[in-house]
Amino acid sequence: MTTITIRNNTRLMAEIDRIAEVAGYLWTKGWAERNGGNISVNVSSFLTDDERELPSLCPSVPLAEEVTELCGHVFYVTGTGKRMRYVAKDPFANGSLIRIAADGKSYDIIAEQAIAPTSELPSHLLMHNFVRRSGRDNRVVLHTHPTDLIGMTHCKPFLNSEVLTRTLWSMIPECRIIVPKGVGIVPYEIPGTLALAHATIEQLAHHDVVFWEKHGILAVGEDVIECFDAIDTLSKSAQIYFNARMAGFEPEGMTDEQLDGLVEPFGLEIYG
Ligand code: 2HA
Ligand code: ZN
Repeated sequence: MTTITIRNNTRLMAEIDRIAEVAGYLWTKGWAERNGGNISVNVSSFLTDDERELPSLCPSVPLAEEVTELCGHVFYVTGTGKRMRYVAKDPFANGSLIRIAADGKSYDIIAEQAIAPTSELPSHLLMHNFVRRSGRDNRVVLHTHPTDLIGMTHCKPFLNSEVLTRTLWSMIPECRIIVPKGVGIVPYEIPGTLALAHATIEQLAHHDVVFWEKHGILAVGEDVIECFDAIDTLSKSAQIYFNARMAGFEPEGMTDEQLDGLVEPFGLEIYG
């Protein structure tokens, strides 16, 4: 009998390294106090058939809502209560690989250690389920607590997707180019709840980045680095906005004409 050692899979480990790299960025950016934030990445395509069949390390865990688009899929998920600064150093001591059951109703932890997944796992899985059902190849769900972007959600006029998108887009051209679908907003909900997940899914129909009022950001994407980059670019825009306000002036922002002038050269789709 041969023993499978997941660390011998160089393609998987390259992806785990990228997740660890982003976890480190979240910490150094100041977006991940204590155990703030969580990451889940669909790594099924990096695994061999044998690796996908790895035995369970502990009893199956039932899911409150089934995820039929994810049957048999394997995810790397950061662990509950784990800190991003430690995920960066040792992703398999602070997260694990889980496999969704064939009926989509439960999951098993299959590698590398029996680390229980984030409290936000049920909502991450519903989001993965939703984006797969919509035919999008978004393997990543990333949740984090960027100080400046959360700060904006404490201001009532910004709790409007069009207003917030327009304000952030208009600070630098890159923002519209990198976040072409703009941002969605979910009014305050208790963290970790399915109510928060369902409200987020409604926003994911139109956006890849969603603001959770007075809590944080949730982004979906094809790639963990790109997911980080989108949030980082929005954060840059928020910093420009706040710096201008602190210097005592309302930033002018790019004009509609300047923003619309990006659409053709950068092949941007129009949303909204
Ligand atoms: O993982 O950020 O929203 C801790 C959180 C919950
Ligand atoms: Zn959070």
